[in-house]
Parts: sequence; structure tokens; C-alpha cells
Amino acid sequence: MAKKIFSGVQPTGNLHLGNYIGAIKNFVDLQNKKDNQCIFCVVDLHAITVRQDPKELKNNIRETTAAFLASGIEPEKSIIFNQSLVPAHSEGSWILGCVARMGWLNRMTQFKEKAGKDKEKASIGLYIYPVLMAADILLYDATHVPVGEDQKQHLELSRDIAQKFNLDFKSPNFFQTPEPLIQKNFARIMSLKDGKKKMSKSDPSDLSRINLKDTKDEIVNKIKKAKTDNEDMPTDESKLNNRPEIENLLSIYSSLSNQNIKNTIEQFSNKNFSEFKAQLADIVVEIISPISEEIKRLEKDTQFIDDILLNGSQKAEKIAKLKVEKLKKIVGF
Ligand code: AQP
Repeated sequence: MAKKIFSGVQPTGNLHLGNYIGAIKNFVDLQNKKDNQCIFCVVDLHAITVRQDPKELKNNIRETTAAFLASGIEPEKSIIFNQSLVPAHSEGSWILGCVARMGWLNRMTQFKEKAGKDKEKASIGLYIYPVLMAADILLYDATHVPVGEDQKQHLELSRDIAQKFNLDFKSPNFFQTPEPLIQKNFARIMSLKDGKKKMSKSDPSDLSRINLKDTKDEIVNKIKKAKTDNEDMPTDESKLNNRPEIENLLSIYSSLSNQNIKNTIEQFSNKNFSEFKAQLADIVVEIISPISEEIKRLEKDTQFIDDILLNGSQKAEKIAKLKVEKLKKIVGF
């Protein structure tokens, strides 16, 4: 069945291997499946829920777009745009915010993690982030949303909002209830320094992640320094228990070589860690370096990137504006 796909990435800098494996790589596969209609959004409205330097934000919007293109997302096949160019997202979000319940938002673990102990000082935007995400998805009648596991809870909230709206306004089927598309095995790539923490843009240690713009030497060095333990390479999956760092490195290798973790374990079971790490570095360099070089090349042509975004936003606007107009009519405006 044809799928309508919507997903987004925040232009918050330091795009990393977790974003690639958990999201962008999957976007490319979905785009290349027959009949899928894909919309990939640089979610800049989401980015400002935490303080951004305006100049850096502009660069990061272009960098994220360049990463999409360099990874294989094609503007001829998919709609690529940045969220702030389509006002319907903000308008829709306000209306949906009047449908969502405080109790639902209070359960969102990402807000708790990002706001930390001092949640009184967090922005309201950070708190209502999932409502904007619901608008992003629902305005395009997306049927499927590829996300990393960390976003699953937000997607469930989008479904709740859609259902409550349809019920409250007696408009059955006005909003689709979108399904998450979460990769089974490699949904969460972990920090290279701590296998219990996800690889993240905001980790203060650059050694915790492989950035999509890292050079070959940086990649090799980071993998060399990645945390392991004193035990041997595992010989089967049961030996991965309580070895999150090893599981993570094996997952990265498996994902990039398109094989399951069982095969990777078999491939390296009689090798030592330095041999495994050398081959892991090779495959990361092989996949990431061309992307990295292409991002750097594309970023220099700011006009080209801006044109792609403007073009994409015109296509997106056509769809989202129509839906918001219907939405306004239903609520009585
Ligand atoms: N470590 C990860 N493993 C797998 N998928 C990941 N994603 C993010 N980190 C991992 C997925 O990438 C997509 C885009 O993420 P985002 O940029 O919108 O925001 P994020 O999840 O907040 O990214 P970070 O790196 O975790 O940023 P900070 O440090 O600011 O919190 C999403 O589909 C996400 O699931």
C-alpha cells in the first residue's frame, strides 16, 4: 500500500551517526520504495524551543538540508523544506494545543530529560513541542512517521490528539492516526563513551559521537577511543547482556553493512577488539566520508540550498494550507 511519510530533523548542529542510522538512512530507503510520498522537514520551529544563536541557526538549517541531499534524499522525489516557511504548522499547532490535555504533556519523558531539574526555566515551547510535532504530521495526512525510538511517545501523543479532535468535533477520519516506523534493531544508537546514553548532538563530549561532518582521521580516532570492556568479542547474542557499549558498536557495524547483529557477531567472534574496531572504522569511513564531503561542498552553495527549501515549501504549503483551512472551518472560525 502507498504510504504518506512525514518526518523531520532539527537544525541544531552536530548531525551525527545516530541521526543518520536512526532517521536519515531510513528516509532514503522509504523515498526509494515505489508509490511512497515523502515529506522531509527541517524542523526549525522545534529547534528554537531551546536557545539558538540566530546566525548559527541559519547555517544549521542549510547544513541539515545539505545532509538530506548528501545522504540521497532527492528533491525530485521528496518534498524537502524548512518548517518556518509554512505558517500552517504554527496555526495548526495552536488549534491542536487547545485539544491536547496538560496531563498528556506532563507524561512526556523528553521534556523531563531536556528541561532537567529546573523545569520552571524551560521554555513553554519545549513543553508544547509534541503538539507542534502533531501538527507537522497531521496536516499532511501522514500515514507513517519514521522516527528513532526516542520519538515514539510523541508520536503516540499525535495519535491521541488526532482521535480526540475527530471525536470532539464529530469529524470522523478528518485526521489520520499515523503509525510510527521504527527500525527493529538499530533504533537507538548510543554514545561511544557510555552505552547507556543515546548518541546526541548536545553531548558536551565530541568523542561521544561521530558527526556527519567528521574527517576520516576523526572517525578512526573516535572509534579507536570508543569505550569497550575487558572481555572477549561475544560469540552469540546472549553474551551481549550488560555489555551496552559492545552491543552498540556491533549495531553500528550491522546497520551500515545491512546485516543483522547475529551475522556480525559470527563474523567477528574469533577476532579481537582492535581488529573489529579497524573494520568498523573502515565501514563508517566508507559510508560517512562521501556524505561528509558532499555536505561540505553543498553548504558552500547557499543559493542552491535556499532554492531547494523555497521550492519544497511551496509544495508543502499547498497541502498544509488546505488542511488548515478545513480545520478552521470545523472549529467554527
Ligand atoms: N542516538 C540516536 N539513535 C537513533 N536515532 C536517533 N535520532 C536522534 N538521535 C538518535 C533520531 O534522529 C531524528 C532527528 O532527531 P532530531 O535532530 O530531531 O532531534 P533529537 O532526537 O533531539 O537529536 P539529538 O541528537 O538527541 O539532539 P539533542 O542532543 O538536542 O537531544 C529523530 O527521528 C530521532 O529519533
